[in-house]
Amino acid sequence: MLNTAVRAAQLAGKIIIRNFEQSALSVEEKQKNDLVTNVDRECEQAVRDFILSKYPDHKFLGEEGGIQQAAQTDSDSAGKERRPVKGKSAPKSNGEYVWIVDPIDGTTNFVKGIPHVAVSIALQINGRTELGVIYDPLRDELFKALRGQGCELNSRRMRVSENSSLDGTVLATAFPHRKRELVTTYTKIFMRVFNECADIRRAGTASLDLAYVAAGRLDGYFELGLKPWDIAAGELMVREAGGIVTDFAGDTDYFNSGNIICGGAKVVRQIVSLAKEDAKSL
Ligand code: 2AM
Ligand code: CA
Repeated sequence: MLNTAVRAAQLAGKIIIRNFEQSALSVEEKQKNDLVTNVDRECEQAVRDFILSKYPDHKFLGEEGGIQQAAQTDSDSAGKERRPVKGKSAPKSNGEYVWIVDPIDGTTNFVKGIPHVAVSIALQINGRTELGVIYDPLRDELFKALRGQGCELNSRRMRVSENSSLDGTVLATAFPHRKRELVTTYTKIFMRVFNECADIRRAGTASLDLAYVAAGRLDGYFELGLKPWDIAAGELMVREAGGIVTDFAGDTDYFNSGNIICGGAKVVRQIVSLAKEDAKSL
């Protein structure tokens, strides 16, 4: 199944490369400031068709199409006929395989011609993430993680950085662009954290922020209001790289809240303690 995820990510990556910096993009606003292009949809369809042709009984949760699965009446038609299943959240029940996919993470970057985008693919079995693949096609960097078996960047083992405190660290974050009512709380937390670390990056592609933490390129990452497809592959990767992932109360409810802090244990502990008071209002 990891090979399927890798091949699906590479398929989408080819579509991204072919369309990068093309002027013929059709861009729509799903909501204010939340963009989708014809290329996001093409990538999602390619990933979905490929995965469901291999595993017609599995479910597929894509950012653009919500939860879908191959038509159960005719498994040969996988990839052609899709049966929407209610809602956009990942279901949990026994024996359930759900692929969680962001076909282009960093669509705003993609639309602007900023070369920092990724394909993110995770597989959850009974609600537990078993594998994650994040592929940056423009740099040809493939990050992959298997539960209990660590994670790799282009076949090199990844490991989070070890820091005893925030002193000297470089972190990633993003503004709460989806939940703008949180900007005051976010800014207070940002100031407290910024005062303790060396610097903070805001690159616009959550899955790569997580993958870079796993690779030790970044020492930590915090963001409010993420969706399951932003988080699923990357949070497994960070944990498999020896890091920890929490919400802003230091608990593990980040999938539900979408509020995430990750990095090495001591870095996360310090961010949680700096954020805790302000995060009570979240
Ligand atoms: P997307 O491109 O798949 O929508 C979390 O920050 C996620 O929100 C990013 O991974 C990206 O996912 C999207 N995003 C980042 N910056 C954004 C912005 N300024 N406006 C809208 N969406 C953004
Ligand atoms: Ca996306």
